[in-house]
Amino acid sequence: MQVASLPLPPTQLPPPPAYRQPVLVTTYSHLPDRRLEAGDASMAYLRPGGALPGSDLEYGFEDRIERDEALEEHLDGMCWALRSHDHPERKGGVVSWRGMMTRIMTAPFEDREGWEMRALALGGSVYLEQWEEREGGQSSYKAKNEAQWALQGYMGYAYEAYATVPEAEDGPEGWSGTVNTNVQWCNVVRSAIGDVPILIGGEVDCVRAPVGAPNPGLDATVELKTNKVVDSERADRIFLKKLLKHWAQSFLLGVPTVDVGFRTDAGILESRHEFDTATIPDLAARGGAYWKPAPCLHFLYAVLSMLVRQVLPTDPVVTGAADGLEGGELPPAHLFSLRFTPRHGVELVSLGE
Ligand code: 0WD
Ligand code: CA
Repeated sequence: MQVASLPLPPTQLPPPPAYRQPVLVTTYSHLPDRRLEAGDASMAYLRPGGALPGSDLEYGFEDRIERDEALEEHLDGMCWALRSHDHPERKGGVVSWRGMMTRIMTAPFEDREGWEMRALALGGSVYLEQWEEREGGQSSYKAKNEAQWALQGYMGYAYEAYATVPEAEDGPEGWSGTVNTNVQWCNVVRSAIGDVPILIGGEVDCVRAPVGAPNPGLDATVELKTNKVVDSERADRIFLKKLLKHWAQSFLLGVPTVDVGFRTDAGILESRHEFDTATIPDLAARGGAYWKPAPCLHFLYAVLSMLVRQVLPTDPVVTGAADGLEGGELPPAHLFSLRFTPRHGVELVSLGE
């Protein structure tokens, strides 16, 4: 049963609702064996000057350690980290991964890839997560991940290994050790778009601080990216499109710097460039990009406020369905599906309990 839908916004719009400066709530770390730990054990430090030009991004491919994608973690890590943070701001809003917010925000300019998410209300918040199976089809996430682990995807992780400070020097100069995708440092922030409070968790690549310094806060965080050297008009167009995703992703979490390493087809790092997240939209506009931030912010607000309006009233704690349950027993939650179709918009479908 479809309960609501939203078309994409027109291109001429009034000023968008404000996005509140994100405030760090807590951090947690996935260790090399994927175990969770509160705090900054997996926080990496940006190498002064960044990755060295000439670094071979194919190095270490055979030795990589991959996270077990068969384990479905949902929002578990973030909820675990928030278990002792019962902020009142958390109520009445949306809790999710930053990656989900990025997808919603960039949807007005996404003309190829659709997506589906699941939403439910519990204890005063809407929880939103990725949904991988689409209409009985194969899990697109798994397929994507296998393909991603081709050399191309690996080079992004290798760039992280070169751009951060090694714990022990082995391998080529600047290499900080075997790529292990179990290891993640996650920051949970609170913010709001217009009047909708949000709590988002996201992976942060590294911080700019002296090695061993305690967590310097969001202002010192850096997002690392790799890109092929931009040496043609076509490559330039592709890069301008990618800048939308880079901007949205870092803007949402309050990461002020995006460090892009430019590599050759053969995986050799040629140069790097630091972009200020805040000025990426102007830079992209000057470069002739077709995207603008305003429709993104309008759409994020429209979708999140639709979720709050439609999903929050089904909260079993609010409806009384949670009454009389034993501690630890989960009340029946009402599930919703949020689906995006490129060039059309999103629809919210009630799946029932
Ligand atoms: O459906 C799932 N199982 C998802 C889990 C979907 C999205 C995220 N996650 C988990 C991740 O395991 C991690 O704990 O959420 C956390 C990070 O989320 P995020 O920051 O919201 O993710 P996103 O902004 O989409 O991507 C940030 C980085 C990526 O780096 P680049 O530079 O390519 O954007 O997180 C990594 C990836 O390195 N990443 C993931 N790592 C493992 N499993 C995943 C994933 N599913 N998605 C992104
Ligand atoms: Ca990255």
